[in-house]
Amino acid sequence: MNEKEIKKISKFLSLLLRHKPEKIDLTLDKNGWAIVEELINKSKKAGTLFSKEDLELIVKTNDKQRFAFNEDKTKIRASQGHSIQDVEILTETQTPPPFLYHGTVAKFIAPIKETGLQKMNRQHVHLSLDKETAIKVASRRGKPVILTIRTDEMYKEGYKFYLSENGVWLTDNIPSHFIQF
Ligand code: HQG
Repeated sequence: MNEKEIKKISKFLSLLLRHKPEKIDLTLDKNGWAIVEELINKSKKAGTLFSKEDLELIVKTNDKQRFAFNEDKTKIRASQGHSIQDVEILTETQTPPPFLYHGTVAKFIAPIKETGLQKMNRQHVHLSLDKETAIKVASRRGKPVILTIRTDEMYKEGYKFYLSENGVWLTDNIPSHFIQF
């Protein structure tokens, strides 16, 4: 596999494991796991070929560590970013650091001021530990605007936080009074 093929398969995996498993009739269990063999066979039928070794390489080298195997590598799932509502990846709540960051773009600032940070199509609002990461997230959409979230205050008020296996902080909608614009 060259880099282009790796990226193509990685995007295909994101689509299946986060958003649309039904595209190839794949089943995810309640914790988001797909059976590796089923994934390989059904992808092949749908015209995307890769081996178990290819999958191992993708999991290992993925820039954001988006995917993870179970212990015996018979199952695979996405570590975060799901839009499917009925899978639960994260069960343990975590104490967040005092501040976390969210990268967005100027056109969303007015609606965010009005309605807070919303989950939009995903299961959670995504937050970054450092500004650099938030800048990268925002740059997907344009010129970055970085918001600082007073997560210590939120936590004290009972908001729940989760940390994905690949280091993304996740929470529910964030009212705008916790956001420093
Ligand atoms: C914005 C990528 C209007 C929000 C990244 C964002 C991340 C609002 C967009 C992960 C709003 C949602 C997630 C409101 C929020 N009104 N716009 N009230 N509240 N927004 O993609 O955080 O490469 O669902 O600012 O690196 O950009 O896929 O969230 O711009 O970790 O692994 O609505 O996706 O990771 O966009 O990115 P997204 P995100 P992967």
